Amino acid sequence: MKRLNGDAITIVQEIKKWRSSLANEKGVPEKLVTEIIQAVKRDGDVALRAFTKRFDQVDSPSFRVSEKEMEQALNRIDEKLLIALQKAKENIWCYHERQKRQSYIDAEQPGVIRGQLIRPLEVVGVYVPGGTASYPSSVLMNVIPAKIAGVKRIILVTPPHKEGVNPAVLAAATIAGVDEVYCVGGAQAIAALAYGTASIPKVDKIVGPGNEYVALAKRAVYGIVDIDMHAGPSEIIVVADETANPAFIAADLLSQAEHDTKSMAVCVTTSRDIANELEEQLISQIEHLPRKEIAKQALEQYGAIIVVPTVQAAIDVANELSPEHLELHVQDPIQYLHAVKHAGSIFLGPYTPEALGDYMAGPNHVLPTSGTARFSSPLSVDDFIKKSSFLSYSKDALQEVNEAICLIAETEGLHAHAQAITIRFQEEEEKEDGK
Ligand code: HSO
Ligand code: ZN
Repeated sequence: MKRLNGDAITIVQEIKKWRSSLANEKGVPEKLVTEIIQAVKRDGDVALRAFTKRFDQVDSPSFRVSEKEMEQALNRIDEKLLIALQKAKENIWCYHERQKRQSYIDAEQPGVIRGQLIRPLEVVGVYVPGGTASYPSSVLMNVIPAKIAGVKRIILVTPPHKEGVNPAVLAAATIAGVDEVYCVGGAQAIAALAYGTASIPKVDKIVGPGNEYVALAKRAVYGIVDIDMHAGPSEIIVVADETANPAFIAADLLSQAEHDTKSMAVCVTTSRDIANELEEQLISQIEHLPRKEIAKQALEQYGAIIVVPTVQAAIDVANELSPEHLELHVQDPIQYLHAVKHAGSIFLGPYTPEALGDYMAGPNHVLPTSGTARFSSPLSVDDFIKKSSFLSYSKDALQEVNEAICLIAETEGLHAHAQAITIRFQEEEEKEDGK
């Protein structure tokens, strides 16, 4: 964990430097991802089977998980876990329900009807990574807003394993109302969702996190289908004054750090005492974590404790870094809400840890990372709808704007546009001239 002192601007520049070096790291060969996508587009299931054998060492006669298996997953998990997932679903549902938009119709001008229709996307694909990042909570967070938007067909894809799909993921899929689950992963799964194969339906949008292959493939098929934002490593900034509890802050920083060796966990505090105690707490708490090696690496590379003179200065640092998660451990935190300009999700007070939001409270845990909270928002019902405008004019109402339209059309040199208006009144003008 770095201890950063000095002026806030220099510190922010330094942290931004670490984060951008992350973005520049060389990853997966783009050429291979392109080849995979082209092969699936061309050969459908044949290519899908070949890549599944090559990358997952699984021979898949059929990719589909049966409805019976999905139902059975509810009995395969601990009853208490089932109840916890159902409780989380209720909270997530209730929070997102308020995001629903209404179509509108405006008939204020005589003879004019204008409006906007809200329509759900028809088919959505949710990618769920394999391995330890296969989170049932993320299934709920990605699927429930789509359900509320009214998406009719929700497809979940996840890499195959010899032991079958993680039962908690399958149970979460059933609880959330996923329609079909397919065991296929990587860039080949993204290509299948984008183009469709004999067994995998073509979707309108792909959401959900994945490894670099998945992220690159999603970017490559954008335009054929829509995609959600790119999920970078998790981030948390805790702003703390002298009233904060260093044990709570340490626990919350570690809850992010255990996600990934590239997670960022930063505390900006006005108190040197808190900074010192926090360091001690981190050292002792980290030792008890099963994922301590991951957390240690994350804190060494992307962890920092920064001391600044005021809470406002701490929030300025947070705004500059625009983190995915921001916790305010200060007296009367709500009074600082107006000062927060850029953060994916804000957690107020010592009893609102980020882990509460990750699992249970209701707001979405799919959030903008890598500073993109400056211009983007948490996943929401809006991500699964689209809008159409509609219009109806009476003859009189059109005549009213006839001249104005023609003037603009002639200015643009688009005479056919002008004529599309005037033709509707020509007969009348001729009749009037003949009188
Ligand atoms: N903190 C993660 C979400 C998550 N946490 C899933 C636990 N499970 C998003 O930043
Ligand atoms: Zn988390």
